Amino acid sequence: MSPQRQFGRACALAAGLLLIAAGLGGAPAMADPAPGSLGALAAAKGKFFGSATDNPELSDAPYVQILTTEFGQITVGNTMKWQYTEPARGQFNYSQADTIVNLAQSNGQLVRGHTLVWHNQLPSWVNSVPNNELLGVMRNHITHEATHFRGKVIHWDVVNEAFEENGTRRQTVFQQKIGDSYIAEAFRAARAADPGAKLYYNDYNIEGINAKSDAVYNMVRSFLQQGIPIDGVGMQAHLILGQVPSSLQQNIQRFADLGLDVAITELDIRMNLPRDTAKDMQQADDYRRVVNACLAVTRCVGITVWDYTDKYSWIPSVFPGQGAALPYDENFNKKPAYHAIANALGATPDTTPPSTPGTPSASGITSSTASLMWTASTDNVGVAGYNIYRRQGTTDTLLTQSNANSTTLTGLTPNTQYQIVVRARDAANNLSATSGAVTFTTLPSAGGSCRVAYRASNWGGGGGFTAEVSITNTGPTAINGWSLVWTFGNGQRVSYMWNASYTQPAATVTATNASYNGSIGANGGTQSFGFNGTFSGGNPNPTAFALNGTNCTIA
Ligand code: G2I
Repeated sequence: MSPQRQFGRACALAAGLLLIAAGLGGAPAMADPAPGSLGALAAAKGKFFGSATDNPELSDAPYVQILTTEFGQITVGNTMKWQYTEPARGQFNYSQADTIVNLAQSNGQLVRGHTLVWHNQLPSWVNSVPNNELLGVMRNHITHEATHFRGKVIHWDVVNEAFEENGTRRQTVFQQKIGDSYIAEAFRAARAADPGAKLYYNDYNIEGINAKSDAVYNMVRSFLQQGIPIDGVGMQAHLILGQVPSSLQQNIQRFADLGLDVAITELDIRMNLPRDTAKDMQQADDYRRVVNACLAVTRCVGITVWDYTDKYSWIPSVFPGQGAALPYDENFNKKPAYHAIANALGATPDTTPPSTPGTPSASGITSSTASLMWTASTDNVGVAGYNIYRRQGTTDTLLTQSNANSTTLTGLTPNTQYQIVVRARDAANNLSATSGAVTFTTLPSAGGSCRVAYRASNWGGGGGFTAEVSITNTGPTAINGWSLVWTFGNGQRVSYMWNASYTQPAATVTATNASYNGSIGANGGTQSFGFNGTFSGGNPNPTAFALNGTNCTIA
């Protein structure tokens, strides 16, 4: 029995005994257990939860720390592929894959073998093997590799991605030179070399019921009828935000009903960048659906994410402009998707908010900026960051967010009184109570050496608007590189900007010149940019603009 399964059994047993001790219907008298890792939570449900990894990442210590403690299973993301393991005919090399397998074993993690036969990452010599030799070459490769790892991998992805979207066979070198039978031959060779490993057919876009998954279904059913050794189907699940197939659970179930195991083998859920809160929430819901579909089918044995952090995802290099597909961000912070997975796996949701942060102190006040610091909050799990609000009467408006217990406010209006309060938040988005308020007044405008014309026009039908902004350098010195900062007063959001790039963490927008319009000549030089935005209710113009930290007059 795997360590994960032992852990799961032990927990279930302990909970059962406590239930008995507490009497019928009583809640177990267990102290709040520390939130378990995804691997441990899944193990308690009789499943694994794992991650793919790759050799270059293993020199990243914080990465390895999470990889080896959070996950019950590892998939070797690249270095078990043919390109690495038999780069020249008859010359085998497992050193990189061994490194990962050894790491996993020393941490009690299961290993999925990926993959023995695939048309991709195939060394070019294989394409030149004569037709009548390729079956022998394929069998030899499988036999050699599966023998090397015998007893060390729980599953083999024996054949990967052999079908087209319309359900026909992909015309790979194996298909063309060996014919339809190559897949069955591959499974026979794998069984002979490692009778203990479960043998999987693995593919993408087979998560829902469609022509491709039908073709895989028909193939594996005929394998079972013919006694060709196969144990499972791997659904890769490289999914798109908001597009978890509605037939996922039903599809898993139909393979299970054939007597096969199913694994979700390469899960990630990509979005158009940049991330925002709404997309993060959708992604969390998508991950929850996938986990719940697997939990609902006994023979769905586990889930593997295709690496766990956005730092090492394959998505941005293959789908430009997309990414943020994994449950940890590129700085190893847990995203809402992580918590959705953990909760679906039975974790006790964190409902405890952080403690109230200290009253901020303000320093370095200029006409448009102020630095704030406050005493940090504490949290039972961890403080994820702080929200910084401007208080006006009974309304607190979010100005910006900060990961640390300090921030610098920019884009403030000169000669204006501000009351600022902060609240801490944790990764489960619990908000602390509100700190005390600090009050300060910005300095009068330095006179300014810039002028801004801001012209917004709302679209018919409401909700959208287009703004044209022009900046005039009224000072005697040319400007090389500029950022213009303003704060929207009514929740407006920029959705698209031209002739400048922007960030908008909350109400405050920073627009930065494009490569070609960073220079603004002295004494009246001008540059402009524009953007589309959204609003609800009214769309009042911003009342202050700061260019490179200095307030501008408004034309
Ligand atoms: O493409 C995503 C996955 C789809 N299913 C099968 C998986 O095996 C596949 O994994 C990816 C790896 O995550 C990538 O890391 O397979 C890609 C190749 O098809 C891998 O990309 C390759 C790059 O193309 C190479 O340039 C690079 O040298 O990774 C190599 C190692 O980093």
